[in-house]
Amino acid sequence: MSSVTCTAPVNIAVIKYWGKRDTQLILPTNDSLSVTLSQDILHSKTSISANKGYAQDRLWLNGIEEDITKNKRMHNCFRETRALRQRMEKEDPDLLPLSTYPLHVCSENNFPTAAGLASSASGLAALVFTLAKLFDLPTSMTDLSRIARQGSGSACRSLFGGFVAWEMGSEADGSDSRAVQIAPDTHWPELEALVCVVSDAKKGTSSTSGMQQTIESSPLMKERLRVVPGRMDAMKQAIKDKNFQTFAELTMRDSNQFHSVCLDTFPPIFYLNDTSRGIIQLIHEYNAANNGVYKAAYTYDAGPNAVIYATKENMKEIIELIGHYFPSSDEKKSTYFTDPYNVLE
Ligand code: 2P0
Repeated sequence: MSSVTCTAPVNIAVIKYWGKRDTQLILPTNDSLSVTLSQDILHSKTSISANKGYAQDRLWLNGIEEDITKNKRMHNCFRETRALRQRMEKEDPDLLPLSTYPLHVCSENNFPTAAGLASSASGLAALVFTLAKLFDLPTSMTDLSRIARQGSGSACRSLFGGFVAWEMGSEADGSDSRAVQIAPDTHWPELEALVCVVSDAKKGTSSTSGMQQTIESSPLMKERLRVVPGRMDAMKQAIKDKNFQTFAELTMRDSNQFHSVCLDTFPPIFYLNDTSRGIIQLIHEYNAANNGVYKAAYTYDAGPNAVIYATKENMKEIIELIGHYFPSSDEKKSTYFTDPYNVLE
């Protein structure tokens, strides 16, 4: 039996992915860009064992076995990595025929699953990375990102640390739709992320179905697709220059536009709640009190939980501010993490 355990980090997009042009290959309608958070606190941990004595492939998620017979995305990742391993086994007959062994996968998140905290991103990235280690694949991270993309779009970005772009590509087979690192985690060490768990409830509308409802029904989405390419260029430049003013404004504007196209979807999709909107208002008032010079930027994914980016010098004050206006008796909901982003080990 061969067995490997790996962890993968969460990434939080500052230019959001929302919409697919190909739902089978998971090809997006726009480029996106994210910051990978430190895996010390938020991560998915995956153990995979291959054993010729196992009857079939099986998955346990947070300790509970899942039926994977219809889990096409997981099978995509198995198929692609097994094919690469099989090629190696053909070239070197001394290798164990791991590509033919059934697999047992145990994966756990140390944070709320499916609450809009990018659990599918870290989960599928951990799956693909662990498979690559188990099979001893010499495959580059960029090539692995193409496989992780077929598990869950945003997972391709969690294979890199630091600042990561998912280039949508233009090929029909998805061969140029992959993640690339814009800057490593060491590039901007002053930047930190604060994760505010507003609710750990499972979201009502999954990202996968929500984004296609948006594509089918939102006229505003056309405008979003027009502005994103310019935002991507400006965001890359802001990161290169460590320009927090531009980074913050683009991050907040892109989050707001993403939630606007959700509202413009028919029937509408609501991910933010009153607390989320209260935090948005608070951050704007906090910035306004600093003569409009941004000290903090919020962003929200497909859920009500806020991620606040700020530089280290202001983070303590921001934690106090949020704790003051949004006190909580539930320990889970008042857990704030300050994470400098980190590279995937
Ligand atoms: C993102 N989100 O860029 C955006 C922002 C949610 C809002 O990527 O269908 O779970 O598996 O490709 O990757 C969530 O989408 O969707 C997402 P699938 P995924 O982070």
